[in-house]
Amino acid sequence: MNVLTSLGRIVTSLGNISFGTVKRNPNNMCALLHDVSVPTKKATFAMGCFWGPDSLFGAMRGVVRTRVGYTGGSKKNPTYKSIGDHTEAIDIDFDPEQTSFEELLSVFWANHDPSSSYSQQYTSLILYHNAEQKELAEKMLKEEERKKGKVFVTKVLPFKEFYDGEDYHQKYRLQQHSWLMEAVGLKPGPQLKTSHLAARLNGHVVGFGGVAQFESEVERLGLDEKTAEYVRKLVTKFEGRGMTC
Ligand code: MHO
Repeated sequence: MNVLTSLGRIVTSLGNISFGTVKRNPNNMCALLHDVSVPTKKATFAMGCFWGPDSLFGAMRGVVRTRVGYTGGSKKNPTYKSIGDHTEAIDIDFDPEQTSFEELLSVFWANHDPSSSYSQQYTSLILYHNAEQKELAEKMLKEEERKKGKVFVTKVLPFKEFYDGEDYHQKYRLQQHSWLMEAVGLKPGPQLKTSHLAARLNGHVVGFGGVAQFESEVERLGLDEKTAEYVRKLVTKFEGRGMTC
């Protein structure tokens, strides 16, 4: 599906979108796209330090919102400092009309090394939400192992409890840009887990998604010229740099 067409669907079909908390951008009076309410599906992965995948998936076509947290273990109410037997993970809401679980899985495999062994905190997991996801994950795991000629540490587990990470871990890369946070009306807090704009910017500030994709959605996101220019410089600088924690 053409990226522009699929993104256009969100803005043009008013029936599919709700602006729960519309914030007007004082410079161009465009609505900043924090709230998008299209029907979504879930995908949950662990693939190392969760700051990286938060940015990686946040800028991916079809991803509506993300949150980072701890999952896979049995300790109640884990925290970053007391994570117990849990693993850092990313929980994704995606629009199945724009992307698929399979496509997300391909991005998962391509952006970490599942053949290395890690501590429990940073290990590789796919937390499936239904039988279809389980089947697909197990099938792709075998295929990827065969392609690479290596055994992977990745475990395919049922999604159970997901404990949200602390506020300062949500959209971590975006939070390093206090000017940008303020320009789009974001503060550290729960909105970072629900805002579509926060997910996109958290990816763009480290160059995920790339210049072409940024330009294709800059208007839809409601950024004014000054803010767009600030992000554009970062996208241009970091495009292609790949995963960093
Ligand atoms: N080496 C990183 C790990 C962060 S993470 C969210 C740091 O402490 O800076 O696991």
